Amino acid sequence: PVDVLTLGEALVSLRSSGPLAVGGPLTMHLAGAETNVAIGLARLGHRAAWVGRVSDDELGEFVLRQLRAEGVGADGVRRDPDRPAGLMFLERRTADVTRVRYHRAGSAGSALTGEDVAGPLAAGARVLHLSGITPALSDSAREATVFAARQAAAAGITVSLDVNYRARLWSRDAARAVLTPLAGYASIVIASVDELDLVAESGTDESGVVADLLGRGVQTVLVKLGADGARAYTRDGAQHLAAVPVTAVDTVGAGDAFTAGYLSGHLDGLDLRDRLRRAVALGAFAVTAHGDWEGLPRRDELSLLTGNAAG
Ligand code: CKP
Ligand code: MG
Repeated sequence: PVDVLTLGEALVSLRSSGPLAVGGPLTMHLAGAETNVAIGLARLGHRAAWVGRVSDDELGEFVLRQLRAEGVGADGVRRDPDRPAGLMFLERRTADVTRVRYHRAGSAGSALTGEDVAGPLAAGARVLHLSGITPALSDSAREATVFAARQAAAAGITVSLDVNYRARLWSRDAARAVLTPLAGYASIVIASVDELDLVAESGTDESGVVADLLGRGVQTVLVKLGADGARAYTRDGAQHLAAVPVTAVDTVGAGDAFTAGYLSGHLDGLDLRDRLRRAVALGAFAVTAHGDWEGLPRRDELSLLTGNAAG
C-alpha cells in the first residue's frame, strides 16, 4: 500500500507572462490540486499515488509523463478515449495579479467514477487525500469522492480533506451541501478562513466551526492564513505558526504545498508544531517559484528557507 492515495482532475495549465488578450508565448505545466499534493509528498520521499482520468492524446500523455517523472504512482489512471483534457489558462495580468480561466467542462478528468477509484482504494493507503474541487466537477465525480471517503473511513484509512472552494465551479450553497457531510469522514480538514462555513453543520465563526468539526470526529483542523501563516486545532487546543517570510512570485499551488507538508509531517510522526512547520515551509517554497509545484523541495532541501530540519 502507498502512504497517500489521492484522486481528482489533473489539468494542463497554460501560462502567459502578460495579458492573454495580446497573445504571446504560453508555457505548459501540469496543474491540479491533488496531483500537486501527490508531487509534494513524492519529492519528500513518500509513496504517493494519484487516480483520475486523463485524455487519450498527447495532453494525457503529458500528464502521465510529469507524474512519472516526479515519482507519483499512476497505475490506476484511466485514459478516456471520448473526452478532452481539462485546461487552465493562467494569465499574469500585472506583476501582482494573476487570473485563472478553466476549460474543463466535460473533460476526461470530470468523468471520474466510483468504479475508477475502487481498485486503488482496495489496494490500501495510510492516508486518502481529497479536495473539494473533485465533487464540484460532475455528478459521477461527486459520487466517486463520497464513495472514496466512506470506504476509506470504514477501512480505518485516515481521510484528509482540503476544502478548496472554487466559485467558478459551484455556488457556496451547493458546495456546503456536499462538503459538510464529506468533512464528517475526515480526520484532517484544511481550509482557509473564508471556506470554514462550507464544512460546518453549526457555527459560523472560526471557533464555532472548529468545535463543530472536532465534535463530529475530525482530529485536526488546519486554518490557512496565507502570509500570516496557519492555525491548527485539536481537542488539546490551538496553535498558530507564522509564515516563512519570502518574496512571492506565484501563489497558486501554495495551499496544496501546505497540505503536502502537513501530510508529510503526519506520515513522519512529527508533533503538531513540526507538522505545521513543514506545512508552512512547503507553502513558502511553492510561492517563491513559478508553477504550482515546480519549486517544492526534496527532503535534503527542507531546511533551505528556514534552517529548521522539520522545514
Ligand atoms: O489552492 P491551491 O492554489 O493550492 O490550488 C491550485 C490548484 O486544481 C491549481 O492547480 C488548479 O488547477 C486547481 O487548484 C483548480 O482546479 O482550481
Ligand atoms: Mg487551496
